[in-house]
Amino acid sequence: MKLPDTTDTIAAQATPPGAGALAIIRISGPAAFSAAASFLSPAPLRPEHAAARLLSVKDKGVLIDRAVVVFFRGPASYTGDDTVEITCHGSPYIIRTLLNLAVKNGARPAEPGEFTLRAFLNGKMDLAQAEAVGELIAAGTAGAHRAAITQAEGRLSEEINSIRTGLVRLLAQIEARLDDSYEEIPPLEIKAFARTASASGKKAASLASGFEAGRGIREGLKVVITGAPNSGKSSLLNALLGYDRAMVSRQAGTTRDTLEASLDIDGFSVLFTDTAGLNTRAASVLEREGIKRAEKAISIADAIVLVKDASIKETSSDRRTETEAARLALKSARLIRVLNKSDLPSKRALCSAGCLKVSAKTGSGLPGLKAALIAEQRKIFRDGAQAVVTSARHFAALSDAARELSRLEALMKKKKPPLELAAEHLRAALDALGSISGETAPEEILESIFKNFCVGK
Ligand SMILES: Nc1nc2c(ncn2[C@@H]2O[C@H](COP(=O)(O)OP(=O)(O)OP(=O)(O)O)[C@@H](O)[C@H]2O)c(=O)[nH]1
Ligand SMILES: [Mg+2]
Repeated sequence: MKLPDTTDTIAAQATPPGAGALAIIRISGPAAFSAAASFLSPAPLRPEHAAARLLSVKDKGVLIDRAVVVFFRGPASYTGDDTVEITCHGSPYIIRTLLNLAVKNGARPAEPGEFTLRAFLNGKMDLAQAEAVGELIAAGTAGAHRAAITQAEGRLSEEINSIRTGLVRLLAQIEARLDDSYEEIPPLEIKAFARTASASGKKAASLASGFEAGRGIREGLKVVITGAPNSGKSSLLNALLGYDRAMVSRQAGTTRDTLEASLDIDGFSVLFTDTAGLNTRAASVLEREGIKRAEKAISIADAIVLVKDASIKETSSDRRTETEAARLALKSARLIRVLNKSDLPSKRALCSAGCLKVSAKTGSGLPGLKAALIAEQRKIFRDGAQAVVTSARHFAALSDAARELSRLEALMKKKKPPLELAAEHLRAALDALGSISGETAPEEILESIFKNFCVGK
């Protein structure tokens, strides 16, 4: 596959499909104004930039709709090309007719994300900002929105660019020496050089380290509730959600299948999965299947809430569940120990450090549990609007850059560091960082990014 042609004119509906009060059709490209003029009346021959006009849409002289039309003269448009935005009534018939008229008069239907792709190719935004536009549209919580808008405004790009500027300077220092066959330039100050390289590497690594929490902010934090049978896992889920999502009973083994529900906690999305207890002695086929599903959920979770029943003594099932959960969980996953049923007389030694006492019945301790779950997310946003790495692509690029820079640092510790090799590490780090803003991103990357956009964006 190849990237679509960027020299022609594209048209698409920018609003969601289906009927609505209003819909927006966008036409962008060199023939955008002439295409629109051919079906708008009175035909706007020299349209004013960014001014709204009420015009008639006509198909062979027949009135289709009256629409508000705004003309943006390139490069002062979203895409950078001449663009027309037509706000018409949101009838599928009107929309279809308008798009047909645009196509008959010189436009072609746009591919997904093609308007934003053009904006990127025309230098209106860099790749990280273009990706953030997609995330902004998809953001469902305050946290995801904040991460996306910060990135769309260019904060991540600024941070990356500041690292890159430093590296370009280092590379220039090396290249000057490599070209300097008459040895006119004083030798490289290795210590200062290594210090700057190391600081840049740390910056890249620190941006990358926010990724796990950043991904949680964008996609929602995956939290699994596990624990011995009857410890109150389902009751806890219901109490957290504030409604009866899961069945609860005094019988052990009530929950078999995994059960999901999401909750917005202080602007962050949390996806809870209630599971069957990891009772390895489970007899029935159904129970075993339930355990398999629980294990799978644990293995991909960002955090695991381990529930124990405070009203009974520690059981072997408690201990087995804890070992199993620790074995299955991702290394990065947080384990949160919860002593439930704290409204009943306790049969346990005091809650150990990091353990939370709660009662699904009375709701006590739940605010603390919620706060513990989103603590990481909060930490990232503590210092105001800062760049958060939410994309696996950016994370990989930053990690690559950090790795190259740490190799460079190690190299500079040698007695006579080979400058050619040092330059190679610098170039590799610069390439990795450049792929984030798009300067060094190959076509396949662009393609895979923009195909996930909706048509019309
Ligand atoms: N007093 C009291 N009872 C609770 C509390 N939480 C749960 N229970 C009771 O404990 C029993 C088991 O609750 P469930 O929520 O079904 O427990 P579970 O861990 O989901 O059980 P399984 O799905 O069978 O593994 C029910 O009778 C609940 O009413 C609590 O905080 N206090
Ligand atoms: Mg249950």
